[in-house]
Amino acid sequence: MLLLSQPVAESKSRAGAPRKSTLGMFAAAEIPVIDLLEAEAKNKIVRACREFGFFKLVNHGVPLEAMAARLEEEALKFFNLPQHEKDKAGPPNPFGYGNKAIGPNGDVGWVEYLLFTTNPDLISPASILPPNSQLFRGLVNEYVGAVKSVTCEVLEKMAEGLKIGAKNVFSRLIRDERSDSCFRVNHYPPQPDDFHGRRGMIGFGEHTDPQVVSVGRSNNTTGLQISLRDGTWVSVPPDPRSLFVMVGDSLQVMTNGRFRSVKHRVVTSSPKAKARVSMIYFGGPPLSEKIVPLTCLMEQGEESLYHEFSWSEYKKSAYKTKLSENRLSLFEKNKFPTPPNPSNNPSSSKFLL
Ligand SMILES: O=C(O)CCC(=O)C(=O)O
Repeated sequence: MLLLSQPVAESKSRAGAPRKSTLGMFAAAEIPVIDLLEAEAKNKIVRACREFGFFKLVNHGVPLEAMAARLEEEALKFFNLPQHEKDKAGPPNPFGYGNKAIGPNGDVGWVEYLLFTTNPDLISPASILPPNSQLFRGLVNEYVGAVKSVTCEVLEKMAEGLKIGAKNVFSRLIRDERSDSCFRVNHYPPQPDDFHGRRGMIGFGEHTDPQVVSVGRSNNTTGLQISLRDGTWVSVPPDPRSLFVMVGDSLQVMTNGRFRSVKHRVVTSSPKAKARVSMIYFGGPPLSEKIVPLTCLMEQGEESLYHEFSWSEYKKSAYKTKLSENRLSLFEKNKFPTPPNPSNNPSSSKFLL
């Protein structure tokens, strides 16, 4: 089945004029690269989060070749099973195997995925995964543990770069044992033969992540694109030894818009490309956490750009929206003078990215 097969190699600038997207060529020069061991890392991280909401992280200390490559191998064993076997681990309700359908609002992509909670007390698809589920679960735990730790380090550098005294102001949210974080392994199978000749197909439609921060890694296959401030889409060259850090909506709110939640998507564009496998850790706050701008960041007289909401309210609201919608706009004071009523929303937060 071909999904959203509209060519996506062209994007529109904010002014609406068609603009050639900067696929690949300029990406390496445009995308910030942060060396975590560098003394200036904290300031560079802040600059990258303000301008792009995105950066590539090197010297992060996670042994990706060993850890992620083994996890990827196990994941591929699962994704290569017959469809009826994989379906036994689905639907992702809220965690488990999903195929093409992303969320409950009709979004589809050329992707299949496994969605895990990182809370060991909750049921996870690994418990029902066919062969080697113990091994799989072990590898997920090991990988998530390592990525969570480097994510906290990055969040602490962000706080330092913003000159916030309490450097755990962001990292405490995901270190908290009630942190509502999750982990996703995506598999974008090779394109079907009849796809030949088209320029781009959506693997995962454009969206921002609602959590605080997302940290991803992929194999050596292209596909990830981010949207720049002017609306141009830029391809992110894959690098299996690096991590990619994305600012989420919650962090945008906590910084009162200083940091930018980055819009991103995955486009499968080369008919001969091998399958793309990506794994993303989504660092989320506890459900009851109020997501509000940090007072220590606010200048005198500065007001919050957003109505106050808890993470649980935001999840419920986001659950109702399509992937590409600006979920945060409902909470923006300048767009909606009165806060949305979260009780109108379904109580379930299943399927939320
Ligand atoms: O595959 C990727 O690199 C990104 C996927 C993504 O944006 C997501 O799973 O939310």
